[in-house]
Amino acid sequence: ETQGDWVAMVTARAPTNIAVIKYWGKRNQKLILPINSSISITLNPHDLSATTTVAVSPSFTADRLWLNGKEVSIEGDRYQNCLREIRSRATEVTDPKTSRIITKKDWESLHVHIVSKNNFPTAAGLASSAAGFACLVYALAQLMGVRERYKGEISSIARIGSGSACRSLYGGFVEWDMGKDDDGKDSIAIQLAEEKHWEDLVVIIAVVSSRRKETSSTLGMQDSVNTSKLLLHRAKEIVPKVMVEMRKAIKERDFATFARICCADSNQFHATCLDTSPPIFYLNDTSKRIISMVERWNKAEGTPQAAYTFDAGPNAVLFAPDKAKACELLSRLLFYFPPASDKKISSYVVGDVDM
Ligand code: 2P0
Repeated sequence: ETQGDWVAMVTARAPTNIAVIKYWGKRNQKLILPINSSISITLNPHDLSATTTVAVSPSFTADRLWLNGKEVSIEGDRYQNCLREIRSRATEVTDPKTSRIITKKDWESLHVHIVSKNNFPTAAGLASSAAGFACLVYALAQLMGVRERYKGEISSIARIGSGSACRSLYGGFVEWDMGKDDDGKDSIAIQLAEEKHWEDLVVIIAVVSSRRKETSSTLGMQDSVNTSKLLLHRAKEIVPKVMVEMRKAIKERDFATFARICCADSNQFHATCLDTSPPIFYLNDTSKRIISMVERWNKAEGTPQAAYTFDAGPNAVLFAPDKAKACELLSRLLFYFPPASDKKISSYVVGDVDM
């Protein structure tokens, strides 16, 4: 055996997450520290997830990255920051396959190859950076023997890759605590309730458009922070109160309250987008018709039957309290938006809240 012909590798999978209290705006761009806390639901990895293999070998001469089969640059700050933070915490590892010992010193010179794949189209406008960075950071941490010195430390490293990625480190219901410190140590993800806590809850994703969004989240939220007075009011006065109510609704599996807060927060987030200069439009006519459909149904029944939320794009994420209601919701969607005759919705993804 020559020096160069061994490889150690780790493969991990991380699902994407859907925010029900939205993150929008940073107080620190470089460390990705948010102006408000947020809450999300981590999807089942079978539905929408990233799978990443990270490998090291003395024969690798540079850090390299392949996304969905294509090599892309790893030079960007976000990748570099994550790599640096993980490397600085690397410990001595015994490779389980070969029993080879990789010392702390070895990690300083070993280059890493990263291969990552999404099980959903990246261009679908569905959060791909969240699953991607969560998976990358988790896999690297496993490979390099990084152990958390405090709970949430690894989520804080995923956060510097992409804010929403920190929430994908945990399953179930997750809060991203904005934290108080300037260094970001306390801006971490915390699991509010585990995967099995609310098993009846069903998530339906209606893919309204698979086009890439026109305004990236990173640039959009920067404009919002600089120009929207509504955004600051939301972050300081509204979100802290709504967080308390949402935590309680999740804890008690109170669908009516969950649905009211979830829809209101989505609408408020899109209102702050409209309040941005220049205004940002993420919802399209189909998105608005979906909102109206759910609102009319909920009003007719007198209590929420379903909830909706929209991120930085026109695709709808819908929630139903159980399978029966989810079936009813799907049949309503198919009635108003028949996929075959009317390409307004290209597909439906139905999933559980799980890991
Ligand atoms: C969220 N979004 O809470 C919100 C709701 C979009 C709308 O997090 O700049 O990709 O990498 O921190 O995390 C999208 O923003 O932005 C996002 P960066 P990210 O899920």
